[in-house]
Amino acid sequence: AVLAAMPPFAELLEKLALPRRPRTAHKGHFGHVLLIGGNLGYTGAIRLAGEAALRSGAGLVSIATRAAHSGLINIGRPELMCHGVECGETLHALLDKASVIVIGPGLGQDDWAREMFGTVMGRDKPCVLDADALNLLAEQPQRHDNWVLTPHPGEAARLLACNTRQISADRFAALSDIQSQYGGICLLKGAGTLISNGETVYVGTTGNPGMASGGMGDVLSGLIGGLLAQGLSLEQATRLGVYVHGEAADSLAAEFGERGLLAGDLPERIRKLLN
Ligand code: NPW
Ligand code: AMP
Ligand code: MG
Repeated sequence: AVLAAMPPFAELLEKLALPRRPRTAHKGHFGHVLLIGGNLGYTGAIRLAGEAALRSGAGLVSIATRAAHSGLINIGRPELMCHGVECGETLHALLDKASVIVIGPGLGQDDWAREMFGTVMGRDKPCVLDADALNLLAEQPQRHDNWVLTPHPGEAARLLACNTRQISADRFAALSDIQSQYGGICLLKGAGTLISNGETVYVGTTGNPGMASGGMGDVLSGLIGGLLAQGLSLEQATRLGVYVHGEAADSLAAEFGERGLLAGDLPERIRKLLN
């Protein structure tokens, strides 16, 4: 594989830029992201992904979650449309209206999670698979080219049926194995996130140890989903998303320090950077 350093931020933004908003733009021009997850104990994960999708500029953002959680997840963020979905049939109706799917943040691995996952896998929409969706994919391996896979080393180990130490011993080989086995655009998170399209590997140069706190990855999957909804390709959305995610964390760390950085601090900063 060819190894490519990420270009400087300004150049990357220019190359992967989101188009200027036409004066007559309306929300229908910027896509509809449907995020699926937020099972018991993990409602925050899907909320964070939803906030990131909104702040990235997506036109509409919906969440499909457990029926018991539908009234909780958008408290204080009424721009999120929240649906309690307990069966695949109901999910199909929401999938019909969405342009991009993000599945996994806080999804869990119970029967509900499996039904949601199986329903999404039966469709051919561009999607971002994160967190538990990757754990379920590891159990039922399949290949697609219309998705972005966003494992951290623990999830990568499950995808390759090995352990985290083996992933960390050769991150480039691990990413290449995941991409060739599962297809699409794959990344491997961590200090120096790697991105592969099957031919070229990009190395992320942004991000800092302040990001070692819960929910950071959930923000990344929502951000990539929001960029896809606005018309970027899978590769463009992933490269720009990884860069901006880390840059947002770097600028917050420069201002306030690394310790105590929260995933929920990122979306507003992401907005500023994207604009
Ligand atoms: P070890 O211990 O080193 O072998 P899991 P999760 C490894 C939701 N969340 N470098 C490490 O393995 C998610 O969306 C909800 C090396 C670690 O022990 C999921 O649905 C939140 N190793 C669910 O929780 C906020 C690394 O992976 C193991 C590594 C479970 O997701 C939190 C942990 O991974 C969370 O996002 C690295 N850089 N990074 C909420 N507020 O609702 C990870 N590992 O077992 O897949 O658990 O990532 O917490
Ligand atoms: P997750 O484990 O899914 O919540 O994802 C964690 C996110 O934070 C990923 O985007 C990682 O690349 C990023 N991250 C965590 N720790 C670091 C670090 N030490 N340096 C740079 N990025 C990090
Ligand atoms: Mg995660």
